[in-house]
Amino acid sequence: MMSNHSIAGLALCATLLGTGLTSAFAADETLRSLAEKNNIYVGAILNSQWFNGGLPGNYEQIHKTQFNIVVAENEMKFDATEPSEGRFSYGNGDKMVKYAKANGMRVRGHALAWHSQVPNWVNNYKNDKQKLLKVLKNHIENVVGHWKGQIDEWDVVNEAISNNEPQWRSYSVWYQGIGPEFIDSAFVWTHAVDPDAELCYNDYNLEQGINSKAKAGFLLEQVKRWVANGIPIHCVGSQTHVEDTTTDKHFIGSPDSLRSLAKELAKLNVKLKITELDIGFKSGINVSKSDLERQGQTFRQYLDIVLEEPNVDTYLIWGVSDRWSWLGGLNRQQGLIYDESLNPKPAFDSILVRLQTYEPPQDTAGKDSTKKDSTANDSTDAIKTFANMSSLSMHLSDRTLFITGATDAKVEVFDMQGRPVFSAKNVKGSVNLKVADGLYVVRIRDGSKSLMQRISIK
Ligand code: 9MR
Repeated sequence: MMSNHSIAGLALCATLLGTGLTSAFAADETLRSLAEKNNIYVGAILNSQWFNGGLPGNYEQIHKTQFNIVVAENEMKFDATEPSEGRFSYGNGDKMVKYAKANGMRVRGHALAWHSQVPNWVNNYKNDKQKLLKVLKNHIENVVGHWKGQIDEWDVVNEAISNNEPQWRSYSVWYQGIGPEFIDSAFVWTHAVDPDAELCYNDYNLEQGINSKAKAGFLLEQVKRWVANGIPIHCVGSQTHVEDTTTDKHFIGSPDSLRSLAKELAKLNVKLKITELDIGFKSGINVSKSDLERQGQTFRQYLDIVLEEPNVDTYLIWGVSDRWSWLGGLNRQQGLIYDESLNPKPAFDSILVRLQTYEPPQDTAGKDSTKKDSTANDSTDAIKTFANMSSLSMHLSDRTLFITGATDAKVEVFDMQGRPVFSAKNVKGSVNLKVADGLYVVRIRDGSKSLMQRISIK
């Protein structure tokens, strides 16, 4: 396996365009470049260790190369921003906002009103409704005010619904002290301070159906009420912390269920965002290559919702590498798209290839037709030559792929859903692609050089 992440490299590639007369140079494709072509946001948290310089340099390099939206794992939560009453601490949050601006990323703020990570001093007021209202309002006004115009969207309320019975979570200081109206108030206060920010309600287990017994069903009723009452809510964040389907015996969530929620929210003119995705395996089991490939397909199915549903624009993963992940605490493992050594996993490839191959239906032309890639259809010719600036090039004749500029290449072929269907190592001159007729994506990696392109085998 290659040690560095060549897709993220700076190699440039040239593509012969549709007529065969024009050639154009474009930066090598990354999740980020392809997300931008599809007019969506693909991101990952900045792990807490990043804030004190505790991560290797290639972590940040990967992060800024691959992602165009960011959120802090812990650094904008209540206990981080107001550790003692009326004394605010913005240093880490400022560091992230600066990083995001320097790298042209969208910023999520997470989270204003949540039952967890609330400092102890707040609990001193748990029986004083008027005081608690003042505490929450003051917190929101200061924190949202501090980053006004710099944070594009806020999780205003996080995890206010109970896990089991569809009802409000009872053990929240805000719920106990104020009542459910803390939610309505939090949205109104946030909007008053930063009217341009998108405001979300964020929660987990929303991929488990929208019937009245499921969390999402309960939430949907609340969103209807909020919208009817003019509460400024613009989005629902689906955290989407899910477990691999084969190890979760009680698995009841699915991408289809989440898609149904998106469609219902669209009727209310409210967006859905995937805000904390991870797809873990049970701790302790051996995870095989095919498990990782299946995991990649689940990542791809959730991505399809973002690509295909007009009111879904964000695909944010709760971590970069399995080495720095909260999942152990949930008795899960390996839920992210880079392994412990920061090498991309099959899930990374599935996402990359799906972003590469997605074409919006003709009648809708995607989320923003002006941003679509004009070269999107140029790969359907049977024989085509591609070259990149680092002198790697490929030429396809029937099923034989001729490669120039490679000394020891790895050739991988993916179907249009990002499933690996063929691979060969140590390729020098040419390789016979053992695949059926159809459309594919070929990726060639040779040292730090890489080239990825669509092919059609007829
Ligand atoms: O990843 C976060 C972890 O470092 C914290 O210890 C934990 C404390 O509650 O919060 C984790 O992030 C959570 C997020 O803020 C809200 N949704 C669930 C996330 C994973 O637990």
